[in-house]
Order: sequence, then structure tokens, then C-alpha cells
Amino acid sequence: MKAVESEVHDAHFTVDKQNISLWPREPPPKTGPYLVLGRCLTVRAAVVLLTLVLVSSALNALGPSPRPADPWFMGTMSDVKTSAQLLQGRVDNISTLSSEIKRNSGGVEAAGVQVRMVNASLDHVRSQIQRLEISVKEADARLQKLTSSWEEVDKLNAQIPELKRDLDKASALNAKVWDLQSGLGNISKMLKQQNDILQMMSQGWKYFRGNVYYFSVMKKTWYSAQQFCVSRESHLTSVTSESEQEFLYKMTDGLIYWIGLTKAGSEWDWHWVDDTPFDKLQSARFWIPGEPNNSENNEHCANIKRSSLRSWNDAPCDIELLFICKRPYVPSEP
Ligand SMILES: [Ca+2]
Repeated sequence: MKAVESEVHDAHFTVDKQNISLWPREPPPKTGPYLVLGRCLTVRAAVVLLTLVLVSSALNALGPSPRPADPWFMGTMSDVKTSAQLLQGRVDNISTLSSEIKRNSGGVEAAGVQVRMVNASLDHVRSQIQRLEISVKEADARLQKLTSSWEEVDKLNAQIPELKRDLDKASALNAKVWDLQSGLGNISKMLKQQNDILQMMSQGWKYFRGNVYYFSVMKKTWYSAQQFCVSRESHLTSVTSESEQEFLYKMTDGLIYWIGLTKAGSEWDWHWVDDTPFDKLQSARFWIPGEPNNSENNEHCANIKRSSLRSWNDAPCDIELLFICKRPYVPSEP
């Protein structure tokens, strides 16, 4: 019985690289011969039993049973029975063996199914590994890109101080540009003023220290002259300083011009027609010596009569003389 069991081969599981296989250590024994052998033994046992039955029946048919005293016959019968029992036992063993082989055969098939499942799982794992490898390659490429990006960032960081210096320079330049623009604005204003002055000069006006003066070419009475000046947004001139007096007498060049000093209309006190306060004390030095004499009590308007510091004279307001208009210079808006 043990000899028969040792002939049943175990299944072995080996791993060769990534291939997994399941097979017996040696090629599986052909079950055919065993089954055939089993069948042969069964047939032979049946034949022996049948022979025994036939012999027994024949002996019974031949007559009275042999005498129990016949020792050879009894011995032979005993041997035959023993042999028959042995044969029966073997037949039983063979049947058991056959069913075991069938069971083992089912186990091998189940193992084959499992091996196929394991192989399928391995294929799945292999494809996942390939995907992982691709993912790792992609991640590596991204990492390289990121590394190069960081290098770019480092380069840019290194450029920041220089850019800052450039920015400071640009700010300084910007401030200079503002200054220049402001300067240009001032220059533009000055040019505009000069242009205005030139235009007034072309119309006969003269500029002196913030005021413009018109020296007439026509003679008028003091009142008519004042009206003319008002029509030109001015008044007959006042004189408020020695330098202005000097400017005026030099311009008159010895000709007689009305100025804006009069006594008329204000309790006969001298006053400037443009409402400039009259400083009697400071102005005393501008009268021609002996003036104002108010000749014939009819001289209520003043003029510049000489080309010198002391040049003023009082005269009748209704005589016609050249005249000087004055107005502050106010630059027009650009
Ligand atoms: Ca006089």
C-alpha cells in the first residue's frame, strides 16, 4: 500500500524570473496504465472468484462432499479462499487508489486554474509596473524642467540689484525730466511774456520794471488823454520812484507830456489819477524849481516838461499836450 502511495507525485511551484509555473517534479504519471492495470486486476480477481464458484459447484454436483478428513482438499480450499481474500483486498486497494488519483487529478486542474489566475495577476502587475515606469520618467522630466526653472529664477534674482540700480537711475532721470519740464514751462511763460511785450512795443508801449507805458503821438487835453488811457486799460502815468522818474524824463527827451497828477476833484490836493497814494514829500524833488506855481490859479494838472530829474510843472488842464499812459504788466495766460 505504501509503495502505491509513493507513486502519487506532489505538485511543485517554482519561480523562474517573473514566470510562475506549477507542475509536478517529474512528468505526471499517465493515469491510463494504472486504470488499465486496475481494470485487469479486477477482471482477474473476478475470473478467479468465478472459477472458485464453478469448482465448488462442480464438486457439489459430482456427489457427496469430500470427506472432511481429506486434508489435501481442505488445504487446497483454504489456500484458494486465502488467495481470494487477498485478491479482494487488492481490488479494494485499487479502487481506493483510483479514486485518489481522480481526486488528485481534480486538484491538479484547480492548481492549473490558480496558476493561470496568478499569471493573469502577474500580467496585470507587470503592466502596472510599466505604467509606473512611465510615470517616473514623466516625473523626472518635470523635475528637470522645474530645476531649470529654478535656475532661471536664480538668474533673475541675481539681476534684481542691478535692476534696482537702474530703477534708481530712472527715478533720478525722471526727477530731472520733471525739473526740465518745469523749467520749460517757465521758459514758455517767459517767452509768452516777451511775446506780449514785443506786441505791446510794436503798438508803441514801453516796458519798465513791471509796467508798460504808452507815449502818445497825438496831443490831447489832460481829461481827453486820461479817457484815451482808460480806453486802453490804463491811466495817465503815476511816478513812484526816482528810477521811474528817470525812465520817464529820458523817454520824453525834452518834449512836454501829461502825467496822471492833478488837483481837480479832490479839494485841490495833488493826487494820482490811478489811485496810487501821492507822497508829497518824496515827490517834491521832481518839481522844476519854483513849481508848482499854479499860475493864474488855473494850473491843476501836471506834466513832464524837461529832460531832467526835476521836470514837473503844473499847467492848465485844458491845454493839449502829448501824454503818457501806464498800466501794470500782467502776462496773459498761455
Ligand atoms: Ca506851473
